[in-house]
Amino acid sequence: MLKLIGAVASPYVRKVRVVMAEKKLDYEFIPEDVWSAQTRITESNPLGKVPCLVLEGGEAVFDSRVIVEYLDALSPVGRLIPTTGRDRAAVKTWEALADGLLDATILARLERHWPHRQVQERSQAWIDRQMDKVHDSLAAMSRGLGDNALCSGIHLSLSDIAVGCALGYLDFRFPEVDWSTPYPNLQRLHERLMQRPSFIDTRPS
Ligand code: GSF
Repeated sequence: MLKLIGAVASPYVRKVRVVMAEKKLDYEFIPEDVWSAQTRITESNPLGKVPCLVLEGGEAVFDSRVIVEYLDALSPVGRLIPTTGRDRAAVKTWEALADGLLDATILARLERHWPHRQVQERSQAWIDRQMDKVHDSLAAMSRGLGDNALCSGIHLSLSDIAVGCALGYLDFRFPEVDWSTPYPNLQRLHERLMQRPSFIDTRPS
């Protein structure tokens, strides 16, 4: 059986879990705290990060973008990434935008909260730079979604899943970032996604 090494609070892990659920794929979830001194994550992923998928033969697959692409090709159920061309590039760009927003939030959060960084080593300018990326990405997502029900075409795609995980992470870790008032279309999308069992069952905690 596929094994997914991860943490329930991680938005990149959530993206993979939502894809697993939408594709109706079975897997064993192996919780891992990558920040603990006892972590053994580097035995699977030398980058020390989750998610990491371990295949039946023991091969490790990372990062989340590679994992979801692999999973989407595993089963024809509910195709989430177009196989070729412009549509494929568009979905992958939505994913890059959502993941990039998350990368910026995580850099900002580590700058503030990583316990090994002394208070005097923290840079507010760096945090501001990352948070500007978050706000610019939200604006771009809202523009890209416009009046459409979903980000790419008329079926659920990886675009929606990646955006939904990014918005859910903001609510979880950055409640002070109010994205729903300025961007009601993103709010509508998020509410719509939160009706799906795949999103309900993977809500960060
Ligand atoms: C990012 C994974 C990541 O940063 C992906 O899989 O898409 N581009 C990668 N994971 C974090 C956990 S989290 O903040 O969601 C991680 O494992 N960080 C540990 C570290 O040492 O940076």
